[in-house]
Amino acid sequence: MVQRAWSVSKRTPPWGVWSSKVILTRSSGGRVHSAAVHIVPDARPLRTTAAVTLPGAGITGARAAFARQERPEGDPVPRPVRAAVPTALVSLLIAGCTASGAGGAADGAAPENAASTLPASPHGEPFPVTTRLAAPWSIAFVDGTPLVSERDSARVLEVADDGTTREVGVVAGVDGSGEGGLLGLAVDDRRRLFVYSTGADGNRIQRYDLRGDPGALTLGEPVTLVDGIPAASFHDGGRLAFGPDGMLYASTGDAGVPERAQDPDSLAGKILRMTADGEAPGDNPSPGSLVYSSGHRNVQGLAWADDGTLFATEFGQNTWDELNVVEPGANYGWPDVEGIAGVEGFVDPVQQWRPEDASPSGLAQRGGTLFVANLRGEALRAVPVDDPSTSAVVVDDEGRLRDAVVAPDGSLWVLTNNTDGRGSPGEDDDRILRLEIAAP
Ligand SMILES: [Ca+2]
Repeated sequence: MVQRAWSVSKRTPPWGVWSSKVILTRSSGGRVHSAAVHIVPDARPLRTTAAVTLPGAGITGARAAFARQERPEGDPVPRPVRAAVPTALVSLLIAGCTASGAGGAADGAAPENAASTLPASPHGEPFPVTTRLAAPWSIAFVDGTPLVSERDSARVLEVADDGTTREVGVVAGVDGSGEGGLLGLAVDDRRRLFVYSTGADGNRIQRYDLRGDPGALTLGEPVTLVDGIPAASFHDGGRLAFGPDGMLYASTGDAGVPERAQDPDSLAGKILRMTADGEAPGDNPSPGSLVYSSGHRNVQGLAWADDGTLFATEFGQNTWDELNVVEPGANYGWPDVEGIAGVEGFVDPVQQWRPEDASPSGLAQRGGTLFVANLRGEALRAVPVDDPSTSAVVVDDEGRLRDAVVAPDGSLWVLTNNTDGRGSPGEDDDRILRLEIAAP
């Protein structure tokens, strides 16, 4: 018995052999993924029909998702096609419900916002900009050209319009193990590349001139701005970002010694703020110190709201991951407290998650929505800036996610993290995924 029929449209993948699946949305906000319903040959326009038996009712929407199945060796990865794109139609016939009652993904999960309540939200499916990266960590743009770091190879790559990658340079002296290596990238308005990496004497922040044109970019000689940041196999922080004040911010981890986070003389377990020369600005909380905030365990996400508010994501130990609003000179509690504790002298997070649901790394903001890339939770979570104690999962089927960055065209680029030994890599991992954002 056909209970209800849906039609959903989807941009046709440019070429290749793709699988499709159907993602059904529940009225409660949860999502149900059907099994793969078709292997789609290279044919357009594309039309496929599937019948799916659903547990329970309350289905309010359906959309199609495509995943590339194979890529002939040497073929470039297609870039997003913006115009004159044939439309794929997937007609889904929902067959009669089973008697098993409600079930599915939303059961037992913490209440989450519906994505429709977000000020800005993704629409369409994530599109693979490039594939087959090895343990990538960070994305940055120089004059519109995307750069990506690879943690273990210490390579900085540029990504061409056709999705192919090219080595810009290798950061010398990277001596990381575990979570160390080549981590964060940032670019200033003078075309200089800032990199955070693990060297023989700890984590350091270095600056390179970027030379040449896109397609032939190279690195100049490194200038070390900060070194001796405590490093370890775990908790190395590593995110770099320029704030709206033009200063460079860096997140560090406790490097396995939690007490360092409370030590004002240690650069570990902190958010640092510096000039492009690595100097402490005169308006930092403590004169001559790079320390901007303390009491952090391992921060890997930094993003600013349009009003200049700094948000940071932080990995908890066993209990709570955190989203914090970062104020200069404030203490965020680690290791004395974790999560929302209500202890005087420590600033509580504005939101907390269980590490198995989150483990938040990269953070980006566009149009009043924060986007959180989660590793263990394997999800892109969206948080309204104006209501930061709530969130909605907007992507949950791409594996572990390391970074989220707003591209110059306003789209959101998300970096997967399935090849560093902790994930379950697909053939194309790791990937940069591009998401269109509908923003006010
Ligand atoms: Ca805290």
